[in-house]
Amino acid sequence: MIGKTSILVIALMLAGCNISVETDKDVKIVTPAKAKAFVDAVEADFAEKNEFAAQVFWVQANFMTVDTNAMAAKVGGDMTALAVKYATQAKQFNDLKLDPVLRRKMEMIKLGITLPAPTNVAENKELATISADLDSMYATGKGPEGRTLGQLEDVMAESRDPAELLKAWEAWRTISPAMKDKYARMVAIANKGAKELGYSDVGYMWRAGYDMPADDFRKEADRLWDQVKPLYDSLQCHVRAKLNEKYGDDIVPLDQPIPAHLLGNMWAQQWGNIYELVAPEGSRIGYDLTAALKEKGYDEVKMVKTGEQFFTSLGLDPLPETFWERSLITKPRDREVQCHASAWDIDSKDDVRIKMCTKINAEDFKTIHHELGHNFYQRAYQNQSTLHQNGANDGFHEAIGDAIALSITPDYLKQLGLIDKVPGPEGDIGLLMRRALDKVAFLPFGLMVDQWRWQVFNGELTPETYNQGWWDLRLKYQGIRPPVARDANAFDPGAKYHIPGNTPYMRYFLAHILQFQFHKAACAQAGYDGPLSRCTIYGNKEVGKKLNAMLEMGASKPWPDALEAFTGTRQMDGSAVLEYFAPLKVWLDEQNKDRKCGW
Ligand code: X8Z
Ligand code: ZN
Repeated sequence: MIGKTSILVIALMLAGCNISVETDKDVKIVTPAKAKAFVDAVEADFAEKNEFAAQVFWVQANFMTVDTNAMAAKVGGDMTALAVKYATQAKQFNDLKLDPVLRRKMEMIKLGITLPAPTNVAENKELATISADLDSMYATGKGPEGRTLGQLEDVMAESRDPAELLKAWEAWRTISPAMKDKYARMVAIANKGAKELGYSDVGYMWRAGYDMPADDFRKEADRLWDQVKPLYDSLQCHVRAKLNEKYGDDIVPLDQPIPAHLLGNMWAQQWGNIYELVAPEGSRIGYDLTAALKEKGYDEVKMVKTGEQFFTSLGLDPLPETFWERSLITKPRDREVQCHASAWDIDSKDDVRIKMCTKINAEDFKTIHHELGHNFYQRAYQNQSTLHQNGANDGFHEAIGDAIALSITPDYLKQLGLIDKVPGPEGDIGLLMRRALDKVAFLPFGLMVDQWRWQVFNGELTPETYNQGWWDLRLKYQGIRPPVARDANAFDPGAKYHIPGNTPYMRYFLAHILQFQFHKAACAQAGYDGPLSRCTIYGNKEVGKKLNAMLEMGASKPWPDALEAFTGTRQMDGSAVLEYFAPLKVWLDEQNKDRKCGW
């Protein structure tokens, strides 16, 4: 599955093997032919085992109980053990000259385990149990008075009362102190697993999955951030000033980072919900998508159908009937589920599904497109060999649906009948602001989450400094601070899904760069030459064909090849983000000219 733990994406692919494959000891002479036979056997075995594991994880995520948790831990542990066994066996071919495709598959087998376990059976079991426990602690966590994450998120989005916001912000963070010891133990065991495989730590393995040396990837992330940082800094400065106007000097002093509870989102990661507080005077969008969805009587299923319809307008096949029968689209009233949205591929063919506790609002309308992007990608690469049934890199997988959602423009909404009037050019700055609050604000958050985890895995941070280290990075990259002093036992990273869920996060940072590259290329292919924020590729089958050609490649080629196939360039590049928001940057800098920016 995508969007939940990546154990499915990779470890499932590296799943169990009953086929006898020669072990280090048995093999005296390794040959390319033996290497090929080994990889074929591994792939055949993955293909067979993945489905059952996916079914178990699906059931756990949809009916969270002590029993389904135990089942998930059992399957997860077995899968990891087998993946580790294969990774160890793959090492015997390390010094052999192989054709590039086979060599790359060997690397995928060795590096692709999100949380490697040591071969020691007890430690494997402990790791799998901790993983399942953390996942369930997040899914079933409640604030005081039994308030759910969904309820608390509504407060964060809608309330403008700082005391109420602070209460909701603190409430959700009561779920995570109990995770801290388990998390630390998990880190220790998984690092031991990484070392057994010959890697310094788990973070190294995460950085090594990008068709370049792990150290180069670190630099690549820094390079992309340096490109877009000036845009973020301008936005942060303006938003702080507007929040200061709204909440006053005591709550938002102008010479301090922004307190994290005022940005419309539980994690201050996307700020679109406070649009009306920072909207440019005289350049209003003139509509509110959340209100429009409600007024026009959209229900959750109709929102998903509308999302599907965008993809089919590009010429992609409709989702199969089973998608509608098996997906979870609304939050069940009577049982615990993992509400964090995810997209699943159960049988590596057509049994694709989403799982979402959808709310009728603009944010979830976009998230639907995000999740469907995963499903359409999964279906497009189903004819690739098993190890190649994946995104070109994980950032691509996260970027496809978002790139499509960039085509949700006023023009498109009018075609849907959701709005009556398309704002004229005077609405451009407003539209760009609305997008920037989600997309530009996200960039430093997308980057800092794994900066934190890399430091946790390499030992720079210890359980005593986990929380301080988290806030140090929030400050450094986002210019955000905790609204109240944090307790010694606080574990604020644990209140963000992907930390207990162990989903690597750099993928989302990359996706927020890549989606603008995809959008720009798609609009160029469509022959569009107006402002990028007004471009929609809705209904364009030519573009759809080219998009599908990239999706069909899956992970069969190094990602620069896939990028080139669609965009003509081989580099991830923040300049498409800058181009998209260029008019807003000029406007922001004008607004900020007498302000003291920075923190
Ligand atoms: O987790 C997700 C998706 C599932 S892959 C809903 N996202 C990140 C998040 O919510 O933190 C999408 C944007 C970033
Ligand atoms: Zn996703």
